[in-house]
Amino acid sequence: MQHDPILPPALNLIGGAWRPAASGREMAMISPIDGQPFAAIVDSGPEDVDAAIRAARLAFEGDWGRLTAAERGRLMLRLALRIEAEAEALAQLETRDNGKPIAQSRADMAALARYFEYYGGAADKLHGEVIPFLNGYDVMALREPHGVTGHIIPWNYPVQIFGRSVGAALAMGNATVTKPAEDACLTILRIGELAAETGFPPGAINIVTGRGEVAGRALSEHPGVDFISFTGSPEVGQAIGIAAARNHIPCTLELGGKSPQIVFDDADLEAAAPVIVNAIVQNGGQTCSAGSRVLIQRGIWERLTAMLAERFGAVVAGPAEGALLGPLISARQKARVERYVAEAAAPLIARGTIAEDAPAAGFYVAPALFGPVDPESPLAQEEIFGPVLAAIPFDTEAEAVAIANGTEYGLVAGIWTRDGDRQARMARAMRCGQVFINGYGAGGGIELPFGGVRKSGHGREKGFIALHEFSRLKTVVHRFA
Ligand code: TXE
Repeated sequence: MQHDPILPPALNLIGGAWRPAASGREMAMISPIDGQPFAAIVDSGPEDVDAAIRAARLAFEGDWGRLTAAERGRLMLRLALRIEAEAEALAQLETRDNGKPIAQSRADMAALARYFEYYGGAADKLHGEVIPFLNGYDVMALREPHGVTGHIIPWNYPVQIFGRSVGAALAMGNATVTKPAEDACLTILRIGELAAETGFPPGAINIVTGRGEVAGRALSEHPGVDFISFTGSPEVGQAIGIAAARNHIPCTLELGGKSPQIVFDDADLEAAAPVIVNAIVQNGGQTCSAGSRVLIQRGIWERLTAMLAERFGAVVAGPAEGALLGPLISARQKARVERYVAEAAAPLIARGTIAEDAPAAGFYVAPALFGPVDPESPLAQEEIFGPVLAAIPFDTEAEAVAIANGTEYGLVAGIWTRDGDRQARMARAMRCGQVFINGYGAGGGIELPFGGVRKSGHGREKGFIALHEFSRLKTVVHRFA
């Protein structure tokens, strides 16, 4: 394959140097836009992951670990500015790699820069405590980094998830090893290049590409890692949790969801309808917090489903610059989503279309709205990770709560009602990590603690609170005469 100069070379970033796999192996990247190979990446083995972890340890015990919190923060702020300056080129690379519409890639780069700005600014703001104790004692709770943190990142929002987890880890002084997804990792490699140019000491940011079951597994099982941040499927998340338990280390697991938007009959439907459609169509529905179920109170069922149907029917999936819906990430994801659509045991209310200029070998899927959907059926229970929305009718508030909480997941919920008491009751009744009232999603959500319960995972990333996850307390008891 000829090397295209806009693409990063097929190498790992280990200890500040760009290196091929010890085995020399590479793997092809397939473009979601036309299904063709367009780049290569390193197919890392356990020995490459081991080298990256050793490099991180050296950095942690050396130049990176010696920096003050303010110095770390300043480097991160410089990287944020560099990302902003290169944002358009980075966005073009991301769309090439991931297939997502360019507007989404631009939003992702803005969020990435903001993560480094936010966590860079926070690096010297989270400090320990002095705790009142017995006379003759000073007690301090010191806040310390874990050491070497591992970051296993999916393909749906590669740079946002890199920003939120690696950003928080660096702010707290950890040295990081990232294993991005094999389906989309080129932009993360470029960020590694920019970080090196910005002056990050070698080994603070290491990036090893390759397959999940080889490189990802090696990272999650390695005894040299002190903390793991994982975003991906519940099945792999469980394996990561078990590996972390074996090594007696903490982890955060963000594993997706089946998030409901609940619309009561007093809601502002004009405001709700476009938000509900966007929350499942954005990024092809390949969003952990996608609003993949809409619960509609019976009295407004006809009106709201008609409003949603009109909008769904108008969505065109295609490669055009202004398209709301691009291709899905892979042939596998496309087949998975099409299978759910084909096997749906509910009436199809509306389906969008695929643009005529969309390459036939690209991974495009037309969005679909089904309803009424049985709340116990696969369409209403399983994370499809595509632009497929299940509409479910309900009568009472209690019934809405039971349906909303009636899946194994619990990540996000949206409540649409003008009744203030009901807003407060519903927010408390939702068994999940984040609730939106009369809205859904807000900006990149950088400042908002984010994470799930049960099958959606545990731990919180984003926001200031994530700095607690990426650091630990040490109690120092000083007795004096
Ligand atoms: O995820 P995987 P996949 C959900 C979504 C999607 C499904 C499958 O429902 O349809 O998962 O997606 C690495 N040890 N989400 O198969 O396999 C892998 O290389 C260590 C929700 O792509 O979990 C990649 O870097 N690592 C979600 C990352 O894990 C392993 C985002 C995620 O891949 C590994 C993505 C192993 N044994 C998918 N196997 C969200 N929460 O937003 C794979 N990996």
